[in-house]
This record gives sequence, structure tokens and C-alpha cells, in this order.
Amino acid sequence: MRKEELFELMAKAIIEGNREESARLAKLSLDLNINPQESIDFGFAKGIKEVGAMWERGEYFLPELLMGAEAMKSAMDILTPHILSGKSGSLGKKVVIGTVEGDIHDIGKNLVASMLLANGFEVIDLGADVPLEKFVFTAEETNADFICMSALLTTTMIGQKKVIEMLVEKGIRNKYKVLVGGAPVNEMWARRIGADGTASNAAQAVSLALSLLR
Ligand code: B1M
Repeated sequence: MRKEELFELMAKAIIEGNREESARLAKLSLDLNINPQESIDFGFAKGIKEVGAMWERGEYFLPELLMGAEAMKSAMDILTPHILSGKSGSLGKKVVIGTVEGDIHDIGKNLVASMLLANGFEVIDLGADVPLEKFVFTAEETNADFICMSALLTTTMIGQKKVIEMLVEKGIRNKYKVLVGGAPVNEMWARRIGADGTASNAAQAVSLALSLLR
């Protein structure tokens, strides 16, 4: 089977909310030695974005959105360990990452966390719906280098701004590189709230974090 055909089947499995099929295709891609990052970016993630678009057009409702997310998770559970390469922590730089308060979307955040880990960062993953103070508290407590915040809802993006304001108020803004991301986040927003940058996917997030170390 051609790689492109497999990617199409992966997207279809997510659109149909078929957990068994997405797990089967994830395993098959590993057997075929396809880079797991490619399977996520060009296969499964395309599917979940289409699910979001169908939901927006009123063609899908919440149960279908949930089923798509479940199918996405079952593929990610199989692929993510293969992205990790054992380099974890080798850079000696610590990242505190999470999805901001009020927001339970964690698929993209998990991907960014895995890629950072795979590229030598030590990652402290606070999960999703993280109270804003917890980003600051954990960064201080663990002597982190980066604070990374994901937000998928236009209503929760403001949490990223509030965390930066907390850092400024405490006089510790310059101790950390702050990265923000998530589907509604763009360069303009990142600049406006005084973040150190944003990235539109996990690979770019890693490049950005590495570039900020120089
Ligand atoms: Co929700 N949802 N959802 N959802 N959901 C969106 C975000 C939405 C755009 C769908 C739509 O309308 N088209 C819409 C938001 C609209 C808006 O705010 N304007 C929406 C909504 C409205 C909702 C609910 C409010 C629905 C409801 O209950 N009525 C609800 C919110 C609940 C809450 O959070 N309080 C809700 C719930 C859910 C599910 C639980 C069903 C599920 C999430 C499951 C989970 O994550 N565990 C879900 C899903 C799956 C989606 C869509 C379809 C897909 C999100 C996703 O996983 N994408 C989404 C539609 C969309 O985004 N187009 C949608 C794949 C992932 C790989 O990409 O997360 O963008 P992404 O991450 C990328 C980049 O953004 C970047 O790298 C990642 C990897 O490439 N990135 C970073 C992410 N974080 C980064 C951080 C960085 C750097 C880069 O540095 C720190």
C-alpha cells in the first residue's frame, strides 16, 4: 500500500470515530517503518481537523467529536512511544507544559510534549485544564527554563496572557522562555501578550525551543 493511501485511511478512521481501525492502522504504519510523526501529521491529525470542520458545519455533533478524539487517542497511544528516542533530559533544560484552565483539549499538547521529550528536553506535563497559578508555581518550584501553554478555545487563550502577567507582576518574567500554541493562536497573539513565540505544530515548537537556547 502507498504511504498516501495509508494516510487517507488513517484520516477516514478518525472521521468515522473507529478506534479499532485507527489502532490497527497505527500498528501497520510501524510495521511498514513509516515515521510516526508523519502518520500523525498527514494521517490522523488531518482526520481530527476534518471532524472539527464537520462539527462546525453542523454535520457532526458532540458524540462524533468525542468518538473522533477517542480514535485519535488510540492511535497516539501506539505511535507516541515510538517518537520518544531515549534522549529525554539530555539537553539539561526543563519545560513545564499544560493546557490552560477551562480547556480540556490535550491531543496537540501531548504531541508537543512528546516531541520536546524526544528532542532532549525534560518535560513536566501538568495535563489539561491547568489552574493558571500552577504554571507559575511549578516553574518556580522546579527551576524550569520554559513555560509552554496550549489553548484550543478562543475563550481560553486569555489564560496564556494572564500567566505572563503573573510572571511580570512577580518580577520573574525574564527567568523563563514562554511559548504559546494551539489552533487559534498565531504570531500576532503571541507578540501581543509578550510571549517568546508560537508554533503551528509540534516539530516547529521543538525548533523554536531549541532556537531560544542559543
Ligand atoms: Co473541541 N473544539 N470542544 N473537542 N475540538 C475545537 C477546538 C473547535 C475549533 C471545533 C470547531 O468548532 N471547529 C472548537 C473551538 C471553537 C473556538 O473556540 N472558536 C471546539 C469546541 C467549541 C469545543 C467544546 C466547547 C464543544 C462543546 O462542548 N460544545 C468543548 C470544549 C470543552 C473544554 O475544553 N472546556 C470541546 C470538546 C472537545 C472534545 C473533548 C470532544 C475533543 C478534545 C479531546 C482531547 O483533546 N482530549 C475535541 C476536539 C478533538 C476538537 C478538534 C476537533 C480537534 C482538536 C485536536 O485535537 N486537533 C478541534 C477542531 C480543530 O482544532 N480544528 C476542536 C489535533 C491536534 C494535533 O492539533 O490541538 O491544534 P492541535 O495542536 C497542534 C498545534 O496547534 C500545535 O501543535 C499541535 C500538534 O501539531 N500546538 C502547539 C498545540 N499546542 C501547542 C503549544 C505550543 C506550540 C504549539 O507551545 C506551547
